[in-house]
Amino acid sequence: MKIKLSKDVQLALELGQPILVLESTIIAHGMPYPDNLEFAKRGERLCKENNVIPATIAIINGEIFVGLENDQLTFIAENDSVKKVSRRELGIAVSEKWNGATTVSSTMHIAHQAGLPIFSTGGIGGVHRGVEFSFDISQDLTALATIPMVVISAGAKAILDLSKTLEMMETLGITVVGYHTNELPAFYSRSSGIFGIHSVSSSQNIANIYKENIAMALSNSVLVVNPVPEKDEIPTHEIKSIIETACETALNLGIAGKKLTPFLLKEIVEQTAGRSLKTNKALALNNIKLGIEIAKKLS
Ligand code: PSU
Ligand code: MN
Repeated sequence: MKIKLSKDVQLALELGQPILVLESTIIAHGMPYPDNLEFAKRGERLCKENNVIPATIAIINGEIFVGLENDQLTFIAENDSVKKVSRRELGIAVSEKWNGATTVSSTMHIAHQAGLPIFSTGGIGGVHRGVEFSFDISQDLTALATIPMVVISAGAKAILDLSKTLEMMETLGITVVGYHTNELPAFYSRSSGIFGIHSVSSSQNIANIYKENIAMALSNSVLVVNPVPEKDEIPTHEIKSIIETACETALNLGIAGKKLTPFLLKEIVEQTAGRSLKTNKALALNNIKLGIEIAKKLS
């Protein structure tokens, strides 16, 4: 597999310095411009200030980049023609010379091939509401089941059916640990009312669990669910009806498949007058902070 490493990532790999993987669909399809670029730059800066090398992954003109230069990051954030590329589309994106933003599933595949074990995102994909009709279950889950990494999230996105998503993660054998909580966080909100996940209290614990999984030749990831900081959360009772309305709108407009998640996120940003965007940025940066700590323990 042909991968273009940035100078910084190449050097960090040679020196065994900590590297944190970041995805680009959250930039290209999860947030509007220019907030997306501001977020992407802040995330990278946060890593560098803490002596961790950020490795944002994206596809530019059919080439797979691990670690983006500033102009490449700007291109991904600004350009409306950048496609959303999941794991199953990687071969298509490369052979057809796409410009593509990578989702959790494709980012994980590329990162693992590059020998990078730790990745921070916002919220993972999962089992959609109304799955009994749509059969819509994100490839993120199958990637988490088959690629051994540490993935930091604020839970699964609240637009999903969270209890079905958690059940599916059990079925697929994904290790789920809550950072200082035994409750599954709900992306925009800290609580979901769904309990029973294993709580961990330090980045060292998370690194240890990952290492034990690897020593046992388990192929699944350790998914860390890290609640959004209290000051940034939108409580469930405030966001619930907005999410339900957005899901109904998508159903009425016939929006499905890979377009669904970006549509719902955008709709919720509009209906909350930008509040959900602020929360999304805050939770993703919070996941980068934790990812930085774990990356140092793993390097
Ligand atoms: N986290 C966010 N915003 C996003 C995503 C994650 O805060 O936009 C992206 C990730 O790339 C994830 C994708 O893989 O949403 C899920 O898309 P789908 O539901 O179509 O699998
Ligand atoms: Mn889907």
